[in-house]
Amino acid sequence: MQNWAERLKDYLSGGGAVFFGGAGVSTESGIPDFRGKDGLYNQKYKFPPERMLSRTFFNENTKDFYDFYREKMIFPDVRPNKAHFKLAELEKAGGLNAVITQNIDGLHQKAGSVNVVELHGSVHRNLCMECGAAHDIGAVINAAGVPRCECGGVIKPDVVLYEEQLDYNVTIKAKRLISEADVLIVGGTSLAVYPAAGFIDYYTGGKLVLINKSETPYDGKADLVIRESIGEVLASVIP
Ligand code: CNA
Repeated sequence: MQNWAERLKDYLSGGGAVFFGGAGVSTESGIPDFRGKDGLYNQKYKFPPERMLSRTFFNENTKDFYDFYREKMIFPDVRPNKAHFKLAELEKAGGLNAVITQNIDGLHQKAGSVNVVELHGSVHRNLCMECGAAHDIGAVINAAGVPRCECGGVIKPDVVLYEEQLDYNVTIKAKRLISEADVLIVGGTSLAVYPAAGFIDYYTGGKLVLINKSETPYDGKADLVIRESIGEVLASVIP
């Protein structure tokens, strides 16, 4: 067995772990990430994705926003992959306190994880901007153009767009979980999007594990860096 696998197994054997992840966790389910090799930032669009997913763009070009969002951010038929399932199993076995994710795809819950903190919201929750009524993802998928509520109001995904603030209570919870973790596993994230990436600074323990296919700005601070597929890594260390 590889040296990193032995060390990671050893870290996990004591319990008290928290997982902090990003888009790379879902690439093995078929959802492209932003900054990975085949990510959206390496494809050509009229505007860069951070502009098309900004609040200004949503307000001023709502139809174009939804054309992009429906095509590139919503994948209704995807299934969780090994990474999601193994994390759910670890939580069930008592070894994982929580999953904190920057993803908006809901795949951790689909795999069975219970304590999931969604820093950037979820495509599965959508709210009318006029009356506040909740709508499921079908209201967005099935709308021709801009999805509208029965009251006539525009429906907005409960997703944190660029220029928007993270939910205060969600950030407090994430920071507390990270500061109390014995082991922090960070995976499938470029750690380029703030403030979320900075949350891992709240970890003060000596078991910071980074599992990412490409280099991240935090590699130098980690106790263990694994440059492999996250699904393969978790499947090899979680029984
Ligand atoms: P990112 O910046 O696209 O980084 C993803 C990282 O994961 C890259 O460094 C890749 O090298 C790495 N990676 C890709 N596949 C794997 C794999 N199988 N195993 C290991 N590493 C892998 O994404 P971040 O999450 O860091 O950026 C935060 C943004 C992306 C958040 O706001 C998300 O909402 C947003 N996003 C979410 C989804 C989703 O919900 N599935 C998809 C695309 C983007």
